[in-house]
Amino acid sequence: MRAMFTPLAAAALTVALTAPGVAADEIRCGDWGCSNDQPRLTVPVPPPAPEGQYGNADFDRDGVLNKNDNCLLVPNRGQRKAVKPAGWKDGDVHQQAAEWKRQNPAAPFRTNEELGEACSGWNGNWRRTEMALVLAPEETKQQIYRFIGNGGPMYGKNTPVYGGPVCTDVNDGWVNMIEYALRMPEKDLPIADTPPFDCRTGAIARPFTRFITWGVWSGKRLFTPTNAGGSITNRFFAPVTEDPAFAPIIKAFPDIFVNGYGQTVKGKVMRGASYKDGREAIILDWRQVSGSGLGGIPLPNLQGLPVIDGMLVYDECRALQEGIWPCTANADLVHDAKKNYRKTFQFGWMMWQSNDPSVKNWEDWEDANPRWSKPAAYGFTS
Ligand SMILES: [Ca+2]
Ligand SMILES: [Ca+2]
Repeated sequence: MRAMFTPLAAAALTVALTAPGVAADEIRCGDWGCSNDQPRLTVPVPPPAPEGQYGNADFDRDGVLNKNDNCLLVPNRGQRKAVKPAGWKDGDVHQQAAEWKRQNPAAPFRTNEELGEACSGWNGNWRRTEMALVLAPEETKQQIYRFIGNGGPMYGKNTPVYGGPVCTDVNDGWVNMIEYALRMPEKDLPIADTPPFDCRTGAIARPFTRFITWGVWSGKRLFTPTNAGGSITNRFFAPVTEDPAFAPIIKAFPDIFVNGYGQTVKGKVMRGASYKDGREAIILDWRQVSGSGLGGIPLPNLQGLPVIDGMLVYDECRALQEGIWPCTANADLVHDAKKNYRKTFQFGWMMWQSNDPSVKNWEDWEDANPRWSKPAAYGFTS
């Protein structure tokens, strides 16, 4: 169901989004609209793009058009089908995925049964698809997201979903966003897409991304409900049970790492319309976070900051295939809502997956597969 905005109601009510003592289900309104609807960013949702966009392109250059390719981002000219291993036990995501596909047979989204071997969650080669999403040029990432179209199935009941942050265009994302936040002219620095800063393969950008993955995202998990949406749990920073290296830090700052977690907050997950192309997306709504950690600072939703009045982290996702969801990571920065002095930035991507939540397994795979950690393996060239 497509969300409808209520801008008049939003303008009439200015209840602080993070005010304590407000019931979770109470409708509250503020700079990003009212809480019974998807967050209203500074950029409007465009009219829905036509279906089939990029269907006749060939992202991985394996000679099979996107609309027919059973492994969209991994070159597999032979299109060999996956063989389900004996004794394989499907997780609850599979049931949701199969049901969603039954209801949306024409969607580009594919379940494990429909995928080629290189893509299947059964044999571990799904990591190549995940890596392709990371390594794809920015323009291709945008096109992949638009190609997927329909939001696809949600994450799955009680399924831990893990992913890594991936930067987007350095200037359009971080540099311009910081300049805007500081009320400076948005001036591009001569760094974007030059080799050390390239978001895919840069000698600086990739280790930085990996450090962030280890230091911040290694504890990040989404625990999600059903295809209908609902409450979603998000964690920041690693718990000691997943990475013992964090033990001394956690011990030193018990007020920040409550119960061993840096932050555990609940937000909402819903279906809505994409700010990219107006078609369906899975919306992660962090306006009314509740939870613990970091001294109560609601990381995805900050108001009353020294330099800007407010910032909302906004994510929207689409399921590429069973177990894999590329999501945009955006920030809506508000200097002065009344004067409409505000702007939306996409500062990165998040490639969520539910096939294997271990960050260590992911990094081991990367180390063991250097060939598959290069854009050329997926047909991507600069
Ligand atoms: Ca292809
Ligand atoms: Ca392919």
